[in-house]
Formats: sequence, structure tokens, C-alpha cells
Amino acid sequence: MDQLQDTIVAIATPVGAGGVGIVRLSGPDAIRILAALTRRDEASFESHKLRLLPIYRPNSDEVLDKALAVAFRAPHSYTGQDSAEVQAHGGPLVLQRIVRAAIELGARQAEAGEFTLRAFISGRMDLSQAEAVADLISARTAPAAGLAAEQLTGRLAADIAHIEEDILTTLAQIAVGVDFPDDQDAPDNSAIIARVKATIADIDRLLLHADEGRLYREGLRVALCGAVNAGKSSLLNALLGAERAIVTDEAGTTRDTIEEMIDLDGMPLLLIDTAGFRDTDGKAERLGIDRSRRAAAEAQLLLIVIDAAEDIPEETQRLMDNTTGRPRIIVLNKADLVSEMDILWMRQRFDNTCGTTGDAVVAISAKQGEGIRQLLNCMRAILIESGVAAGRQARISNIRHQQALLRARESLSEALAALNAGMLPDVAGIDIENAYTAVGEVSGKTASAEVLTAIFSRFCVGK
Ligand SMILES: Nc1nc2c(ncn2[C@@H]2O[C@H](COP(=O)(O)OP(=O)(O)OP(=O)(O)O)[C@@H](O)[C@H]2O)c(=O)[nH]1
Ligand SMILES: [Mg+2]
Repeated sequence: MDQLQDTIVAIATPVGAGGVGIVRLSGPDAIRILAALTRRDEASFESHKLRLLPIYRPNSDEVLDKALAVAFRAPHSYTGQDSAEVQAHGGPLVLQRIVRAAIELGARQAEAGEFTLRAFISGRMDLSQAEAVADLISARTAPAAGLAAEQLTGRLAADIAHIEEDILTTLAQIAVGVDFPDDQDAPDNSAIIARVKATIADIDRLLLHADEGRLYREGLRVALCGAVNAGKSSLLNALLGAERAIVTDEAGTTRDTIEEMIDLDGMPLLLIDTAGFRDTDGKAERLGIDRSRRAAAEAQLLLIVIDAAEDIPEETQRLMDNTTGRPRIIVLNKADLVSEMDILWMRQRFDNTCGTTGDAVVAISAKQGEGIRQLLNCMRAILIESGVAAGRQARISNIRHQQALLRARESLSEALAALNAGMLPDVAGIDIENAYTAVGEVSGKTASAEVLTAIFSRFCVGK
């Protein structure tokens, strides 16, 4: 994967027909190949300037397309290498033929993520930025895209670079050696201690809300749970404003969990419709119910859906008993079937059974779309109160980064303990070096080949 001397080629746009499709080249021969494809002089390609030219099949007068051709001369390109693009008509066959022509002229088919890998290797971006590219492409909500875009701009990269520099300075200071005050045997570690403390504080600032940031990036999980026929799937559809899940009056309609993302005023929510709880002999349904329990256990917010026109089933009561204290909303559905007095009475009943914690209770009609806005407001309020909404401000939203920084912090704490105990700074130096290695995994400076392979294989070909 690391043969930078190869010139690579790939289709950069999605598979299928489109208005425009882009073939991308990067490597020492990229511009020569572009010149050969267009039968122009290589020197005639000014960097970053589009030209409308016929694209020829090599060794033939056959024209493959009339397209926009552009060269990007190193280092001013995405990969930092000489690069080129052909912006052709977006038919899959046209694009494949242009790729094949480029291969005939000496390029090689690019592997997944290879363009971005080159950008990383040539220092155009650090590893956290390269990861942000993949996150941005795969983001399913505007807030997740926002987190990725911010990381792509290099704010995290700059913070990490700053921490790396600080650690290197501390190591340099240790290497120079410390003074032993005349009248004491113990070294004066105070300057180094202050430096290590400051670095720990910087790392802590970065790690603030990292747990929430991760949840935020993946979507805050909201599980719709309750007995069969309570109207969970109807509620999912009402929240989505689309007929996503099948709704019938048969108990046990939903067998498998159904997940859909929504954007609630900038909060990414992963709504999970589940199989209704009940005793059943059906194998598939039982497995589905197991999944429901798992979804309920992992959710950041539970919507416990209750059919207001029925008695509360035993299973639902058990679910409520098992989830007291967790962020949840009791959703009294089918409010259209009962009187306002009934709803009032039920509300009171929940206040009694749930004690002073006072569950949030919202009455709705999923079928008629009533009370949905109130429910959304209540969901937002509870998510904010529970703290997960703070993920929006998180600087770290990736578990790999979080773990690397936690390891760095641990090593620095050990160094601090040694320094405080009056040991020679050299002893702490080993821990501080370990901290440097851990931080470098975020920027990629010290990331292993396995880590790099794992990260770049997540990309699509052409990125
Ligand atoms: N009157 C009324 N009927 C509703 C309402 N919500 C759902 N229903 C009806 O209740 C029945 C069950 O609805 P579903 O949404 O399939 O219920 P569910 O909880 O997903 O059921 P399972 O998937 O079997 O667990 C359907 O006939 C719906 O039309 C409502 O607000 N009012
Ligand atoms: Mg259902």
C-alpha cells in the first residue's frame, strides 16, 4: 500500500450513472498520463486549470469522451503529489474505459483509501483529519457531519500537535539534566512537574465530554419499547413522518429491531423500533424480543409506549421497574381512544408508582399525529438534562482517539508520581516517552502499520 512511486487511478464518484463522473490520478506519472490521454503536451497543463479536451483511447483514434481535464502539480494537490482529474460524463462504462486507458498508459488501480493515505504520508493532513474524511463521507446526520467537518479543518490536529511539542520539550529538558540544590540530595523536579501537570490539564480539556461525543457521532440511541400492539411502530412512523415500519392490529408485527436516524434540532437521534414484549413460542419473535431487551439496555433514552386504552401489561410494568432512574419517557399512546379524565388519572398513577423521581409522561396519538411535537420537546429536554447532549461540544468523538489520550494521561500521571517522589527525572522520562507514543497514535506520527491499514481500509476506492 505504501508504494508512493506508483501512479494510481480510480473513479472517484459513486457507482452508477450521473451527470458527471470523475477519474482521479495521483503519482509521478499522473500528468504525463493525462497528457497522453488528451494528446497534449505535458507542459501545457497549467496547475488547477480546467481544459475541455477529447479523451483518446491509447494507440487508437477512438475518442472515449469529451471531458474536462485538470492537472494539480505537487505539492498543491489533495495527495501532495502530482495529480490529475478527468471530469467526464458520468456513465459507468465511459469512466471504466478511461480508467483502463490510464492503466494501459502506466497507472495502477488504486486501493481503498489510497489517495487519502498518500495525503497523510505526504503530510497534507494528520491521521485525525484523514479519519474525518471517512467520517464526513459516511455521516448520516447534519450534526455528525459537523463534528467530522470540524475535525477535518484540523482543530484537533493542532491541539494534538501542541501536546506533542510540549511533551518533546519536557523530554529535552530532562535530557539536559537537572540541578541538585547545594544543600539537598533530592533533585529539584519542580519545573518538570509543572510542565507535566500542564500537559495533563491540556489532555483533560480535550477529553472533556468525549464519551458523549462518541454517542453523539453514532447517534443518541432512543429505544421505543413496550408491549405488543402498544403502537411503537406507529410512533416510529409518526416521528419519522414516513411509513417506515409495518403497522397492523396483529400482536407481534415487528420481529426485528428497526433503526432510523433523525435530526432533532441538531441532535442526531437513532430511533430504534423494537419487537413488543410478550410470552411467545415463535422462535423468530423470541429472538426479536431478546434484541428489544438489548436495545432497551443500551439506549440513552427509553420511550416506554403504553396503550392508554388498556391495562398496563405485566411485561411493561417489569420494564418500568427495571429502568427506574434511567432517562425515559412514559408515552401514553392511543389518547384518541380515551377521555381526558382517563389520561389525567393515568398520569397520576405514574407519579404514584414512580415515586418522587416523577417520570415524564406524554400523551399522544401516534395514529393521528397528535402530541408528537410535545413528545419531541420532552425528548430533547431529557437528553439535555442527562448530559449526553454535551457531546455536541466534544473535541474528541472517536474511541481510538479517546483511548490513546487516556493512555497518554496514565503515563504522564505515573511520571508525575515518580517526580513527586523525588526520583531522578530520567526515571519519569520513560513514562513521558510512552505518553508521546500514545498521543502520536492520534496524529498518526507513531501509529503502527496495522492501525493505518485498519483505518484506510474503511474508505471507498477513489478516496
Ligand atoms: N386509535 C389508535 N390506534 C393506534 C394508535 N397507534 C397505533 N394504533 C393501532 O394499534 C395497532 C398496533 O400498532 P403498531 O404500531 O403495529 O404497534 P406495535 O407496538 O408496533 O406492535 P408490535 O410490533 O406487534 O409489537 C395498529 O392497528 C395501529 O393502527 C393510536 O394512537 N390510536
Ligand atoms: Mg411494531
